[in-house]
Amino acid sequence: MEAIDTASILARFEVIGKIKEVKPLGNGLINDTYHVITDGVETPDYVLQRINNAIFQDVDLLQHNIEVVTAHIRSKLEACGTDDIDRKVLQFIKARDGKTYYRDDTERYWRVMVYIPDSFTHEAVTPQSAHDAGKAFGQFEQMLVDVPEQLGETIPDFHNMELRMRQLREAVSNDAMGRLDEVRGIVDELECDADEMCQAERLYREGKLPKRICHCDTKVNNMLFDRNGQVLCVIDLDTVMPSFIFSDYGDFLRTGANFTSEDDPDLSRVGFNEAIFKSFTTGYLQSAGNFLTPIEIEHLPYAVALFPFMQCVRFLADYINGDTYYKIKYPTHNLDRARNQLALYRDVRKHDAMMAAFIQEQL
Ligand code: GN1
Ligand code: MG
Repeated sequence: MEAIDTASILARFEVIGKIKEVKPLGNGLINDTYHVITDGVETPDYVLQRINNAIFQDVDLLQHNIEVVTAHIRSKLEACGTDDIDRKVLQFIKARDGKTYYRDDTERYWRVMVYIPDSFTHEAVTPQSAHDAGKAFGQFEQMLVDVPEQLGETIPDFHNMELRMRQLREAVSNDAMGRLDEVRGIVDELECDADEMCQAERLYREGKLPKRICHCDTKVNNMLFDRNGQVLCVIDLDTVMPSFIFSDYGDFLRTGANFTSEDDPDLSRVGFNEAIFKSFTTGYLQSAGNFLTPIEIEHLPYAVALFPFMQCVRFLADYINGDTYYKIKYPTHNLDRARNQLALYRDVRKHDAMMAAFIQEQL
């Protein structure tokens, strides 16, 4: 990481206290994150983040979404008399010009939030953490069902399956790297199910499926826990935007309920973990069950299939294009990822009936 003058950046924000140390925090792949330690027990520590504006091109819209969402959650927590609110919702610090971000001379974007002390993230998905995650992400959506204004999409059409298919077809027709022959079989298999997987966009156009404010990056490490393992809050709000609730439900299970990682080249290890599916679903329906419409609930098994399918399409398109989007560690990394996600997709489809029955039992 290049040397940055964190003191002069922090001076642009209304932070209080004397800064003792600034050190890297977490292992995020998109933004650069630092823990700002202040002197004394009275002043809070902070989190300083450089926003990746290559991916999030409209930082003003991004921060506006986050401000609206955190203010709304805070008012909900206040209304129910929740204790310790500052640990249950992120709090952003204003820059001297009143905005919650600062653009430096080199067009880098920065933001500062209050560090929540004694908080932890977990990387491992267990039935217990999957249950907690389902409940927490469902609650997050639930608190945001009545957000007072229309929010924008921080990455336009992020989870639009029709768009992802168009991008794959474009990659196929360009075949920029001459890789098409190698992947023809996968493309054909994806094309067979493409129409079915694009049903969310059709339901939306027919007015049958709503978009709601979703998190859109539902991983277990995007939640903070306290010392006793209780969920404090949901973090990493950059992708919070209007989407189908399938985004939050399906994408968690894509990573959390795969027996192995998304880039494991040994396909014999790939498979759908029913126990994680069940615990996550139980937690999610506990908090989201009361606002979801019958159409949304009926399509939850579809959402579980949709996300490995979509991710396979995205990895494959990137492989055909010559690896321009995802970072790769070796030449066929994206191809291995695509094959892995396709294997997961196939296995999920074998569980369609089980999933539908399990969801009905929970209602
Ligand atoms: C990217 O950076 P990370 O790993 O949180 C991608 C997700 C994909 C994921 C696949 C902005 O997320 O949509 O599901 O890779 N995020 C963006 O590993 O494209
Ligand atoms: Mg992330």
